[in-house]
Amino acid sequence: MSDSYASTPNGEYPDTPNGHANGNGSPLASQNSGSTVVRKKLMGYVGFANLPNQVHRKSVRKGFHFTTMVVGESGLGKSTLINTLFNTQLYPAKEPLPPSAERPKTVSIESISADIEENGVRLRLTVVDTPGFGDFVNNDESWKPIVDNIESRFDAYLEQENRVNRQKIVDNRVHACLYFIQPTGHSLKPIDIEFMRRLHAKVNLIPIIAKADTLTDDEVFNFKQRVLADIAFHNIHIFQAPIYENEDEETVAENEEIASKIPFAVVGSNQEVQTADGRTVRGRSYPWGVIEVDNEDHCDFVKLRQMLIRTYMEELREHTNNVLYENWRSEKLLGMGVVQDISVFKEINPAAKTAEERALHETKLAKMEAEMKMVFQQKVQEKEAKLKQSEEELYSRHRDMKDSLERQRLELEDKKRRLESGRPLTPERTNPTKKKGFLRT
Ligand SMILES: Nc1nc2c(ncn2[C@@H]2O[C@H](COP(=O)(O)OP(=O)(O)OP(=O)(O)O)[C@@H](O)[C@H]2O)c(=O)[nH]1
Ligand SMILES: [Mg+2]
Repeated sequence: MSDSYASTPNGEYPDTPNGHANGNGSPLASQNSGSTVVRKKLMGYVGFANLPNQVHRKSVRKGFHFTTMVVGESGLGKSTLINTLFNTQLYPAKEPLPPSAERPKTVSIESISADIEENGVRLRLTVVDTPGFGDFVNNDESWKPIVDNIESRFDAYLEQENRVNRQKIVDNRVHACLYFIQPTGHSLKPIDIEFMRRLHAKVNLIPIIAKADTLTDDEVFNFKQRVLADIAFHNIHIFQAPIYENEDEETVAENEEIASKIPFAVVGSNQEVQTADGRTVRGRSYPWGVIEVDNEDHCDFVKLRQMLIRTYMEELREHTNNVLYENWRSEKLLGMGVVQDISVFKEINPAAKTAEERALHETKLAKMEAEMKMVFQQKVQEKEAKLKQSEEELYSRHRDMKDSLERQRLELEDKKRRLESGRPLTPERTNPTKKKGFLRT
């Protein structure tokens, strides 16, 4: 559809005679295709071009929070790289150690956070340092404490999400995991494969070749190829730096360069050393010269930092939330017996729903009508019965009255006949005793 929004040279959408903007010249293609997209011509500046600035201001106010974890065999320079990243001595050396003394090892999982500010943008960067593994005779389950730590962070987040008040969710999930690979120059070790397979579904895995200063440039190049081949062979998912086509050329080139450097070959050092040309740099000094940490020709440290913070931080955070955490969460809830009610997601056709509702309503109406009819008939029957009864009563009264009248008529006729025939009207008065007495007086 985008071609139908083609604008005229003056920047407005071309008008059709009926006033709607319609770029393809045919009268309202949207109507022909059945959809009802109403295209309006903007009369002035609305201001939605300002939306990115709103997001920008809000993000800056809220600040950013990013957590990285370092994992790898003991002594590969994990703690040193963290110090290099923060440019501080996070683990201050207490006293200078005698050369014979054992190197200080990381013994427990520790987090180091720092609030960094650049041009008014605040970033809380947390790095989780883990003790190196591989020191034991049996390293079978050395991945477990690390996986447990990642999962407990997911757990903490899920618990916060399930709270009634979700205003202040603290996101301590691991957004990126730097996996340190020993610079053997050969290929991945079985323990590396085991570790990465345990981790890749739970974190954004970023492989790193440690102590790259111990390999020559050619060795680094070949080793990278071998590591990538191994990773592909074992179906390990590492974080793929996405490259978006619609970016400007410079950004695409930068992103491609970052992607080409994976696995990053890094050198860590917090020491400042003097180069042959008199510069003071962070690096490692060797009898044959100086390896500079911040020099892109010497190692990939700068590219790694760029990827983590400058280019893909949001991508890493998003992938952690939308894919890794989401998968873990649904698996966990399913495991707890929470089943999704699929009917909730059933597509509803509004027309069918209306028809269904109408049918329901109609049957209800019909039922009510039938009930009313029944009640009416019942009432009518009762009334009819009452009327019939009173009619019968009237009839019987009428009959009774008629009978009594008839009787009276007969009596009167009888009297009349007697009078006419000269017989006494009242036979009782002819009583001889009474007559006697009357005559006597
Ligand atoms: N050549 C070289 N040595 C390094 C580099 N980074 C660290 N080292 C050295 O390697 C040793 C071990 O470094 P750490 O940072 O303690 O290693 P770690 O991985 O934290 O070790 P654990 O805590 O035991 O797991 C130290 O003597 C560091 O000076 C590097 O890039 N190149
Ligand atoms: Mg350490």
